[in-house]
Amino acid sequence: MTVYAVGDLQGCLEPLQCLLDQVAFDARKDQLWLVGDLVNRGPQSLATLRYLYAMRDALTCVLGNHDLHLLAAAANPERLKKGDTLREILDAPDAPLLLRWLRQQKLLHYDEQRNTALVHAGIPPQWSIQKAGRLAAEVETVLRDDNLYPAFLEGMYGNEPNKWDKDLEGIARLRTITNYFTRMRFCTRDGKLDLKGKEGADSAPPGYAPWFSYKERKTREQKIIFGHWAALEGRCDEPGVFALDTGCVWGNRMTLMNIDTGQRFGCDCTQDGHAAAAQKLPGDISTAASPRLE
Ligand SMILES: [Mn+2]
Repeated sequence: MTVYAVGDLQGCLEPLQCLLDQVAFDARKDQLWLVGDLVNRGPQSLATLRYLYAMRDALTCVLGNHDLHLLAAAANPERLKKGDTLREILDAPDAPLLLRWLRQQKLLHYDEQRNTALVHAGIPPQWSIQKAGRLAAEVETVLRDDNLYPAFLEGMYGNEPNKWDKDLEGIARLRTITNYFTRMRFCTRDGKLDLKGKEGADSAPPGYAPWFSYKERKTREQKIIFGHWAALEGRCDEPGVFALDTGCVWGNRMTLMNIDTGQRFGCDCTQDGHAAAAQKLPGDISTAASPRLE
């Protein structure tokens, strides 16, 4: 069995299939981790969801901001924005099945044996992996609850509060947790969020830096695999932190990584999110140098 992780799909099904072909992925044996943002903006959101649902037993998936937005738009179609390409999902006869599956997915996955975490945006410097797991579970529990999830999806939008406080309660608490796991790029040393900047790692506002860059970060002993930040172009100098969003939907590339060896595979994408050409990329040195954990 081989475990792979893939960057943001955003409805780009062909590049995903191109990558799985490249590694001869076998859903009966191998496992695929997804960093979230499975849908939206790309050409085939519905087909992507159906494809994933059919191989769901081989998947470990965390939710991204676009996945949560899809769930919110399904509960309240007025949430649809210009530029969203989610309507085809809402109108599909199998939407209830697909969305119910999506709603069962996590915000954070932690593989204890590999000491490796999977998350869409990141884990703020002030949270240990244990604390992050407990807080992610608070949101996951609400999302899975048929009675509680609609109010969460209505109330999750917004940038405030911009900093974690253990005394936060109710929807403000859930929104803050969700923003860290699904939208964060830059924060301060003590975890205050800036949710506006989307450019590269060197474009932080004064006092802010990429969430993974702080020496005090409490998850420095864990490996962390994340997506969401296309402007990093898959580069992250922090040892043990792996950026997999390489901007497929923007006409760049989709990236797949063998999580035990760090070997990366790419599929170049056309401007409209289809597959252009496959390529084998150099492995990530920081993982390749670590002992393989069986
Ligand atoms: Mn995202």
